[in-house]
Amino acid sequence: MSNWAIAATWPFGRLAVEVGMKLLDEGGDGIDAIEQGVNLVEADPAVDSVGVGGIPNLVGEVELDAAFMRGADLAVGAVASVKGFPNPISIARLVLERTPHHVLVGEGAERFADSHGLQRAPLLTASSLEAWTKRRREQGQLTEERISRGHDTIGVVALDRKGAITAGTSTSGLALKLPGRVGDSPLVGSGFYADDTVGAAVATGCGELIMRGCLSFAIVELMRMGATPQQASAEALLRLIGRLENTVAVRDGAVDETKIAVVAIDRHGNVGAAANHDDFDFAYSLSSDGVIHLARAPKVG
Ligand code: SD4
Repeated sequence: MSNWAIAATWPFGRLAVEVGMKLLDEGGDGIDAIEQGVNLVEADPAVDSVGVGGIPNLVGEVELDAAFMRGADLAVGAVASVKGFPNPISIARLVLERTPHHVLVGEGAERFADSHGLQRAPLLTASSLEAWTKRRREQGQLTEERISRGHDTIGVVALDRKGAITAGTSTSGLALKLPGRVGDSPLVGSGFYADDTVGAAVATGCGELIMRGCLSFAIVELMRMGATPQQASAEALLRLIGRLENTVAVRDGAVDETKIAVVAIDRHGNVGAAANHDDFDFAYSLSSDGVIHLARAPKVG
């Protein structure tokens, strides 16, 4: 049987890898592995940047973004600014598999989820409300230019035994974002990209910076030219940092506003990652040893 591999952003991605690797090992589809893994992270109120318990927007509502990309035909399913559904990645999957469209937003996405019987649930928890209240108090007079940037996305890339490569993302986006703000996570090429003939990449960090470089697409294109996932992750991030450095202080992701990190996988099951800061850990598992690894991504820039 062929190789499988799965990798996910952040230490909480471990939960997704743990579920996904079992499915992949049994010969399951990458899209199932990612959906089931991410659903667990979305349901965990302790993860304060995804699904239930996600960080509310400026007016205290939890608005979620999520996406899937299927590397066989480059098809996408994405949703943005969705409220009231704890598993936006499952809505994204339905968009991918059951509609002729690739992106649904807001109320339209919610109606679509209702029409497919997806479960609604309150997303605000006592602790996310408390964190929101505290942030609002700390920030005093917020202006649109000075919005808090606490965040973290679950992004997962997977290669299954059939050679299918899939990328998935799910996030509540930036803390205290303006209502209706959309980050990189549901934008194809920015927060995610997957191509069976090459590999896949996902990004986490400040979406407004990630989308300026179509970072995930850039990584996959570098792999297409022969770079390993590690080389491509570092090089694409470095190029974006270099391009922005005269306008945005992005070289050292010292503050949330400038943090960026990526995880990539190729069609052989090699994994790579990079960040512009030194506290990005990611989780992965490979068919060669079948265990979960937690690794620190090298800081570039
Ligand atoms: C966004 N990229 O909405 C997401 C947030 C995030 O790590 O990943 N944070 O901009």
